[in-house]
Amino acid sequence: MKAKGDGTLRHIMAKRKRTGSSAATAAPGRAASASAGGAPGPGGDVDVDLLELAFGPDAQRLPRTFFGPMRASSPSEPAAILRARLEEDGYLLVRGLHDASVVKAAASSLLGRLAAKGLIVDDARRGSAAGVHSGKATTAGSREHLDMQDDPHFCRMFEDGSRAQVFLSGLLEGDAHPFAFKFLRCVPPGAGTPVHCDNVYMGRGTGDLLTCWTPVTPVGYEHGSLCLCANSHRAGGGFRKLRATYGRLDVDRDRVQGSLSSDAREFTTGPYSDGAWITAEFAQGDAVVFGMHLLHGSLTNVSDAFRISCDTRWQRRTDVMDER
Ligand SMILES: O=C(O)CCC(=O)C(=O)O
Repeated sequence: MKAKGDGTLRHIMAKRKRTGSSAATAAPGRAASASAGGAPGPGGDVDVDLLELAFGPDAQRLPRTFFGPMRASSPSEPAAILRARLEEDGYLLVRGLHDASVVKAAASSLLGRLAAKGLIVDDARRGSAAGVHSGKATTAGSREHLDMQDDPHFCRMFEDGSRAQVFLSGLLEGDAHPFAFKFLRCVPPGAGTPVHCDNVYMGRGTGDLLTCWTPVTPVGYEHGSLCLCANSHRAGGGFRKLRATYGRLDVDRDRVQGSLSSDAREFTTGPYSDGAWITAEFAQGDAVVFGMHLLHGSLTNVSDAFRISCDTRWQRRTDVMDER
């Protein structure tokens, strides 16, 4: 197993070209497909069909078309339907879950803080809001940005009564409460998250625990989209075995590293032939909700800008909580 962490940029896009569209304006539900073109996110100037995507520095590069689309849901659908879909698919891509204006305020505040740390340069054409990395050394890890996690604009996205809290309460059929620790990721170019499931990091409390992954800046493929391994939460064969072994580890108790691999192909063949990787581009307001046993990771950020996102964990307020 490899450490959950950052990679270095070894797989740059094959070609860049100006296209003018962005993830923020991408049609809801737009996802990876052979025909979907256009440039994601504020980085612009990228032909996504030519992107080579991977989870880490050692991984085989994969064409974008290797990744299928995520099914999109709406926060206005009945909770019972969403619960059934979550069980079936293992995830919900909820377009417009958060109030986009609240997310934009958070993005602007966090980008300002990165700029104050000298991590962002004011790009002449795209401005400082593009989040272009200055080149100053940094990691995607939360520890490096602990001082930003109390940012009031950022915290507003998850406070009691927020759209996220109300939505998660409906899904969990009870008053939903997030872990105090919110994993804010300011992901520089070259970084990504290898394949893992969340149970190995936070499996000591209730099993009714959900991750809510929230892009704070618009996230196109090139910024390192979240990728999910469809069916890994329920398929038999190798996945069943994996859930019963790896999936029951506790990274602290068992002193293991939680990441499985940087190679997405491993989980689509042989005993894992039921697995299929899916991804999407994300606008501000979107979120992906998933359970503790779904394998996932994020692609390497091959843009020149930071990807800011956050993963929060939610459970019923009255259920036993992992103490970490
Ligand atoms: O955003 C990422 O890079 C990874 C997210 C993740 O691992 C999670 O939400 O559990």
